[in-house]
Amino acid sequence: MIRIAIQSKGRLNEETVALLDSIGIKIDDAKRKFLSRSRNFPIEVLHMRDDDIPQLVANGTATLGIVGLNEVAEKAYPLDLVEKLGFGGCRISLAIPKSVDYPGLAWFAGKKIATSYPRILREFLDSRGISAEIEVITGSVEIAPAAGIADAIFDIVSSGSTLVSNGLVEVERVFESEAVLVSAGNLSEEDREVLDEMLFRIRSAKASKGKKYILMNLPSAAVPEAVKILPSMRSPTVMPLAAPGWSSLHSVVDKDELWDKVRQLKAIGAEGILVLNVDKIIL
Ligand code: PRT
Ligand code: ZN
Repeated sequence: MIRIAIQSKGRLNEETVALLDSIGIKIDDAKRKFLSRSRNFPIEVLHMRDDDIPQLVANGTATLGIVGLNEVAEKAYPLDLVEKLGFGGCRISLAIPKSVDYPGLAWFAGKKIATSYPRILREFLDSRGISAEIEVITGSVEIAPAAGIADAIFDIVSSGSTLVSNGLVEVERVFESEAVLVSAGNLSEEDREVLDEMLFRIRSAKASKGKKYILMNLPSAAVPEAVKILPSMRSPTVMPLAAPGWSSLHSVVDKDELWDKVRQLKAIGAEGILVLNVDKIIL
């Protein structure tokens, strides 16, 4: 049976459990048990610290893992990146005290940089021909410059507010990360089939992200114009209304474009516009 390692608690846990739930994999006691069995899908869930997940997948303790790409890259086990999951987005950046007038990457030559990601940092510095000292710290990296431990830091940034409150500025974005599904490859045929079913469901759930279902009534004469405004997966659905000369039109739009489309549709006479959430788009 497939065993999937997920973060037991922390930033990725909630969205990982929500993703599994959205693809119909229910887990009991998500946070309490070390190993839990899904009630309705042939899968076991192993709840671990994120740092340990790449190794557990690499050594076969787990068949799959859901973990930040940053941990996968730093640990550097030979893993297959099966799917990017679209949450847990962040970056690993170089940041320096805001009092420094930053002249460019050359500033880091000969400096001491504190980080929990020495491998990714070393690769980056080597690729740019910069020789700097790396000080490995596992927690609270952002206090290192003020504490006199290092000149700069290389750490995860998401909103950037942690940097600001520690008097630091982000000067180089080095590595983009998000939660990913990984495997060690060589799955049994049975596990491969289960993984394919999971992937099909994950992609359907991902495809619905940021999408809205829109329906409205409009004069039938305006339908060709509305079809141009609303390109759909194939083409919008158009149905006649009981009232002569009126049609109902249904389509799926990107959330970001919604208000612009609504404005254009109102301008050609659309009425009674309804906007609904899309749960899944089966691809
Ligand atoms: O206990 P365990 O070892 O499992 O968890 P952890 O404490 O090591 O990791 P956790 O839960 O903090 O993060 C898990 C994963 O979430 C990371 O490996 C990243 O892939 C991802 N992620 C996404 C983040 C962030 N966003 C993030 N903002 N991980 C950490 N942070 C930190 C950042 O370093 C900063 O100190 O959160 C702080 C706030 O960030 P700002 O920029 O929003 O202020
Ligand atoms: Zn961790």
